[in-house]
This record gives sequence, structure tokens and C-alpha cells, in this order.
Amino acid sequence: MSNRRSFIKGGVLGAIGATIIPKLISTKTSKTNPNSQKGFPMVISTWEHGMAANVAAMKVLRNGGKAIDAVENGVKIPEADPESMSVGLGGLPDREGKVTLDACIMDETGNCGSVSFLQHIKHPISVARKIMDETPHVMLAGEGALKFALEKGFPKEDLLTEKAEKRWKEWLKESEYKPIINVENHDTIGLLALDKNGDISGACTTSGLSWKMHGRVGDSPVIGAGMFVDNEVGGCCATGVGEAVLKTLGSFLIVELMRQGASPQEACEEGIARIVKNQNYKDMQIGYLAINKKGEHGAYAVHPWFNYALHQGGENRMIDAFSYLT
Ligand code: SD4
Repeated sequence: MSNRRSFIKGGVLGAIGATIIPKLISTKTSKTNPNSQKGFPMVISTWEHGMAANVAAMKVLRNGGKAIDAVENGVKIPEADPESMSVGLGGLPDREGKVTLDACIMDETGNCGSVSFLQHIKHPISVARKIMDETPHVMLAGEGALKFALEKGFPKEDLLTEKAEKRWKEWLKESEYKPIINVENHDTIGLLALDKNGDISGACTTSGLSWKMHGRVGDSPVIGAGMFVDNEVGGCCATGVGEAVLKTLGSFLIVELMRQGASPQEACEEGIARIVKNQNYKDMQIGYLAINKKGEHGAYAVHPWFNYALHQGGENRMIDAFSYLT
């Protein structure tokens, strides 16, 4: 069938006579990404603010640190930057003028932590890390997440900057909710790191879609949707309209496809294909980044304009992702 591609694994699987043939629906699948190299340590992250985040993450890795510490330190940079208007401090608010944050983090052992609908805390990623390290749970939400953060000594802050408040007041005039292709609405940071031991971790943090309903939670704090890591295989993170990612559990899907033999690029393209198949993709942007154990990466989006920062082989640079629509 022309719209199906198969990956037939040799090696151990061949020896035991098993054949894995996932039924892929992507018709555009490219085997590899031309910008992909091998090697680690490496860091990859979404959008322009990924450049500074990568530098902070790579600093940890160069000092021999672990991927989990690198990803947390990396994404804290845009969280603290009021100019990053979709993450942490300065994030655009919901339609009631409240800044509500979602974040998740996952390490090489499969441990993970997450916060959703958290207000007043600038570094939700560090709250997620504490949930991972110090509680028996994976996710805390809303009031409970805030209570936990305050108990752990995180300062309570007003995250709505003057600039974000002005944008919200302008939006209120029409109050039209259209989470469409709008670069400013799509700058969640998802960051994946591979440390010197070849271990992978990931982090994802966002203020979510601007002008969302109060209480809305997107894909970013949901392990397997906004981000997923399996240290045997690789990692993936997502940006864009979270509802589309949630409906397809995109990051988990992409890592599982890599487990079955797909390259990071093939897997990202298939992740987008699953969205395009059933959803009104013309009105929304979604982008995926994925890495495997060798440090190879893939990147794919529905629309053009998704870009990402790759820090590998001594160089940190921005790359434009390929996309389903051109
Ligand atoms: C969300 N996925 O809340 C996030 C938004 C996003 O870049 O990625 N912005 O749906």
C-alpha cells in the first residue's frame, strides 16, 4: 500500500524471527533530517528562546552534569524572562487576566513530575522537579500545586507584566478566541538533553495558549503529550495547540515509533500525520522535536515557521523545521 511504510528490524529481532511493521500513515516521510548529526552531549529546544536555554543546559552538561539538571536549568531561562510571552513570568494570561502555568520534567529512569494550572510561581519546572523528587505523585494542579510550592519555599509573585496586561486589555475589546497560526501564541519551551553518559531527560514549560478559558490545561504538563522520554529509545517534546497534541498523545507516540525503528524525523512526521488525518490542521500550528540515543534529531510541524535551537558539536544554532504545509 502506497501510504504505508514499514520498518523491518534486523539484528536481535531478526534473529528471533520477529518483524515489526507499524502502519504509518505519513505520506511525506523523510528518512533523516539533513540537519541531524550524531554525538553528545547535546541539547535541543523549541523556538528562538531555546538559544539561551541551550547555553544554560549545555553549561551543566559540559561540567559533567546530568541531563535532568541540564533540562531544568535550561528552561528556567525563558521562565524568568519577561520577554518570553508564553512561558513563566510575562506569559500572556487567560481571558480573565490570570497567568496560569503548565510544566513537566522527566529523567532517564522514567521518573517524572508535573504541575498544571499553577499561578504565581515563576519557575513551574522546579516545582515539577520537586514533585518528582520529593512526593509519591506525578502531577499537582492549581491550588494544591501552589500550596506545595509555597511550602517548599518558592516565592509568590505577580507574573502578569505590564506588557502582557496591555495585550490582554487590547484583546478584551474584541474578546475573540482564535488560537490560530500566530507565532507569538506558540512559544512554549520544550527542551531535550543527552548527557555525556548518553542519558536523556526532557522538560516542557508554558503559560499555555493566551486568552484560554480559566482552568484550561494544555498538553505541556501531560507526560506523553507535551513531552516524553524513554532512555532506551529517545525523547520528544511538543509545541503549539495543545488540544491537538493531547488528542494524539504525540510525544509518547513519537518515542514509541522510534522504538519500533523509525528515525526521529520519520517519527515526528508521523506524529504530525496523525493530527492532520482527523483535525482541522489548517488553522493550527503544532511542532515536534525528537532525539534518539545517538544524538540524531528530527523536527516537523504542520505549518512553516517552527524553528528550534540545536546545541551540538560545539555550536548552538537556530534551524527552521520542515513542515507538512509549505
Ligand atoms: C498549550 N502547547 O498550552 C501549549 C502552547 C504552546 O507554544 O506550545 N505554545 O497548548
